[in-house]
Amino acid sequence: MKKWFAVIGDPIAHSKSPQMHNTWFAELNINATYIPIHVQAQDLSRAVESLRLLGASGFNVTIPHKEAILPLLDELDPMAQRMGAVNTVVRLADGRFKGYNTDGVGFVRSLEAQIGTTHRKDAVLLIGAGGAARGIAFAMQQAGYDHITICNRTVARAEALVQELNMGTAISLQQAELDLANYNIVIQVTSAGLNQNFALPFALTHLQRGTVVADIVYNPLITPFLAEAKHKEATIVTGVGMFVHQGAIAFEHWLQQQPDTNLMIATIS
Ligand code: SKM
Repeated sequence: MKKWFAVIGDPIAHSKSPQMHNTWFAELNINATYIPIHVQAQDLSRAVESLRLLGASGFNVTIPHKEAILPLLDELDPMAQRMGAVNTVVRLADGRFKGYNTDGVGFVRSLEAQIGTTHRKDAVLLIGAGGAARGIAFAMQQAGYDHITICNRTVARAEALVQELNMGTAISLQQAELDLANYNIVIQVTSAGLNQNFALPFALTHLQRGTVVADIVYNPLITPFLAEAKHKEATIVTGVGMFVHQGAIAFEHWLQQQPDTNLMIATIS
């Protein structure tokens, strides 16, 4: 029987997940389809029940439901539980829904696909301490990065994340701007890059040539932050790799097959 998958969110029209997963189904000859479903916050619980009733084999969860969905699921992967956010749901053989988080690991895979795994002892600066930053911080810690500094407009939030990780240092944006030369990997994890008119979190005056600079936003592909970093001859990592890899890990959970990420990154970029 044909399987079906979905992505739920609000808004949802912009999502490239349907295009990505349907392309992979076709490439791998899988009899399945993937659709976008617009779900508003007040309807989340009924939407999850409907997905269950109508037999979805799995689905992705995007903004603003990644946290609110946790209590509506039957089981959580320990990492998703720790992150407090789910972006992938799998229907188990017995029909129960299990939640995973593939965003953080997707980021690490994307980063390492570009720079390799030899940088794990490098000094990492995370800019931001919200939901996405949490996912990335936990996944990087799990991958063996052990020199992580978190800076945030509200330093108390960065401190809270450092405490949860039980590792790292929290600093202010001003401090990060001054110390920028001390980091080998700088990751922009706020939504600032989404808006072309948004101010940079801070000036990149002290950024060293060759520093790895990543952004999690993929539309625009080159955010103002990455544009400035490129200008300073940094090695830039766009958000498209994270998007494709989080989708590929979800796909693996659903279908136990590995889709082609490189071709997809080239197609979406
Ligand atoms: O975490 C992902 C989610 O799985 C799908 C998505 C999308 O379709 O735009 C974006 C991210 O939130």
